[in-house]
Amino acid sequence: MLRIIDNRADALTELRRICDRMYDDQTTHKEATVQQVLQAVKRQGDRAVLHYTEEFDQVTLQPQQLRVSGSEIDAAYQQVPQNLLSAIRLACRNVEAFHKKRVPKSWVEFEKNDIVLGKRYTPVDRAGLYIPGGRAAYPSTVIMNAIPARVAGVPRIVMTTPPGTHAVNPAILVAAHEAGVTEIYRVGGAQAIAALAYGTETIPKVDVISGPGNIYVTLAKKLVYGTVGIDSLAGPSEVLVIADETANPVYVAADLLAQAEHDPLAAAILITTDPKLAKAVAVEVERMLVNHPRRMLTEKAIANYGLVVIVDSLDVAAELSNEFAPEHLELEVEDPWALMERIRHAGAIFLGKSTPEAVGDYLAGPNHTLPTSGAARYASALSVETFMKHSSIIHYSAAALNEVADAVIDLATAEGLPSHAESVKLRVQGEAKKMRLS
Ligand code: HSO
Ligand code: ZN
Repeated sequence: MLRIIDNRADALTELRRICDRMYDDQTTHKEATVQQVLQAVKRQGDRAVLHYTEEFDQVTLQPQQLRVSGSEIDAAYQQVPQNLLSAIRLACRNVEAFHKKRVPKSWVEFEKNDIVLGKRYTPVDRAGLYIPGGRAAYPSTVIMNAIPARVAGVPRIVMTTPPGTHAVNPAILVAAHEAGVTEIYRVGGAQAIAALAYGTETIPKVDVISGPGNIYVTLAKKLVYGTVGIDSLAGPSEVLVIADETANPVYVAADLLAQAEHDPLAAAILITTDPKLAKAVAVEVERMLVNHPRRMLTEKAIANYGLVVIVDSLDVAAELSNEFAPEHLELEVEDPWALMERIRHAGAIFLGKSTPEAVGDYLAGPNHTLPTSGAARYASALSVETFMKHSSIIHYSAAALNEVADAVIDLATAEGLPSHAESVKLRVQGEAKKMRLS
């Protein structure tokens, strides 16, 4: 079922088709629905949020039930087994340690002539995290979004997650508490993004929204961008494995399925120099699918967006991978460090046979929120900077201003902006006058 291609032109066509899978012919229609939801929440606040929760999630709530209470969080701790709690805590520690390594630091530099220039970093006041429900309700996603916000120093970290028909998944609540989320609201979909972007009577307006979601959530994030900041437009997850004859086909097959099992739209691609490995991996994937607990959706992903490409050299493999710019790239080759030199675009690179993507998904430390659908060409993983911004710092002494005054005045005159010129002239003349008087 896993298709095998061995010519470059077909491979490129297929890779492009897979890369573009996020938007379909229904997208415009969906965008119109999302637009309606956004407008309603903007105008009617909680009332619209509750209305859409009833319509889309089939859950009826009162406004006071929107916020998850402290006692629900306490109860969640009772339901989460000790080993899972320990794993959540290990993940939090590793993710925190990694993100602390590169907290952007404010800086100022003293230039000659009493000029001071610099950048001052500050966190946003409020971060909004969207955590999907249903089959994509992952505690690890809570950790990967909340920890960078906490490390950035964001004082209010607001989380929303769909209500579902039952209580919120206890592991999600525990992960949120461990990772520093300050408040949680039971709301999902475009209505959650609208509430975070515009604020309602109950849900606070935030400055940045991060976190993955389905196509409605993603379209909503795209539409509210500008009113708030967003982390990125996350598409369905993808992995690209480059393997040579030294790779273990069982490991490669398992890693392809680890991606495919996320979503029927997930993509799992192998590029290999070894035709025998290609065959072996395809056979192994079939075998592993037989008793797979998520067989239906995993099989769909493999059938639609699974692909094996046979190439002549690792150079060609790297070139095709750069064309695709994968979210996750695994290098299961004899010398992964040498091959990495040829990689230009990838959200995260996993080197060597003992580094399955899953270790990075959960607890290695780097963020698992990564650019998808070719965005690795220009974007990077979610980071502390997602929740920070910087102010430029500029100070000139009178002498320093004097030195550049003519240039500023000339530029302002050329732009036809006399008050700009005047604001400098006045100061320079004022200083000259003061000097004459003294
Ligand atoms: N592979 C997903 C993240 C994830 N995996 C969460 C398991 N849980 C996108 O990077
Ligand atoms: Zn994963």
